[in-house]
Amino acid sequence: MGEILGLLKVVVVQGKRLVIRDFKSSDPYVVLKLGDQVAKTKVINSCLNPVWNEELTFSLADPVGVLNLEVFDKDRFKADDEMGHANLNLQPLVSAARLSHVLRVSSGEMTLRKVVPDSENCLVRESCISSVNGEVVQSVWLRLRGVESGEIELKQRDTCYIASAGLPDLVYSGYKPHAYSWNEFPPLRDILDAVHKELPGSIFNSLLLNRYKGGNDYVSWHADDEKLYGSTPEIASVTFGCEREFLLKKKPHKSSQERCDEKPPPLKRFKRSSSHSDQHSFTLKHGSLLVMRGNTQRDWLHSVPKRAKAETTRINLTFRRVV
Ligand SMILES: O=C(O)CCC(=O)C(=O)O
Ligand SMILES: [Mn+2]
Repeated sequence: MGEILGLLKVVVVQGKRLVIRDFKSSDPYVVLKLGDQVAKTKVINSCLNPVWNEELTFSLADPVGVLNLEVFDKDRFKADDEMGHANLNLQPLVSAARLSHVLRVSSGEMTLRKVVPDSENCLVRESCISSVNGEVVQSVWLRLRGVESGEIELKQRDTCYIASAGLPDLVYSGYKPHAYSWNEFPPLRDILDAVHKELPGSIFNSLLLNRYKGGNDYVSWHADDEKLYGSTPEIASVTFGCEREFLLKKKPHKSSQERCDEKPPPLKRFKRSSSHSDQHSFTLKHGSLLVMRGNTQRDWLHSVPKRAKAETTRINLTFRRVV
């Protein structure tokens, strides 16, 4: 379906009882891999119980894979020694994030799901996936494999979803969420009001917030065509901070309803900065409002690609209507 799953932030918190690889200790660092994305922590010298507290960012695309973790001992004059490895299935976190998307989870703390240790996974103990102030977080202790001892603590979070009160009750994976009020987020409520004023007749009742910390953060090709947004989703996208390029391209398979001479979808208030017949590029500046509506999600994919020059943070709010 080409669904966007957002960004995954993984904090490598600490390690415990790591193995000795040098004379009396080790100089450990952690490598995380998700598909072809690789990120590393810094090296902590001479320490078997290191505290990294480092946040590493990955993009999550469908199908979500398995996060692979490896610990190494940094050596100067020879290849780094292995200190164990582990993996973590990301599906439970992603399902919980989807769940929170359709909930009106905005404040407070709520356990969405529990994952228990079994022979397949590396969990040391039960791990809770919770919504904390609108963010989906999971904390896990992973037992390192291939070594006599060692555990690593990770904390992961997905991007933030907020949705409004007043939607009909939803049951998702057997779970019936409590509806929180938008009024707990006055600045977001104000932005929603401003968007409604700009777009008379449109009604949005949920919000996905994406933070791009720099040019390496991106959103891959997708359409926001989930059923919960109805057959012609309307999405109002507001940008703050660093300007970024927004791309639209035709879906590979044309819908039968579509006419061959169909023009690109109407995008309010945007000058196209470039266009090939089936792909269009727009620059989303600070304060801009972009609207996708009609058959845009049915017929087109969109993305925010990596850009080396985008050095500062961009916050993007996409207001949507769950029907
Ligand atoms: O950041 C953007 O401009 C787009 C984000 C997006 O497509 C999404 O969250 O579905
Ligand atoms: Mn999107």
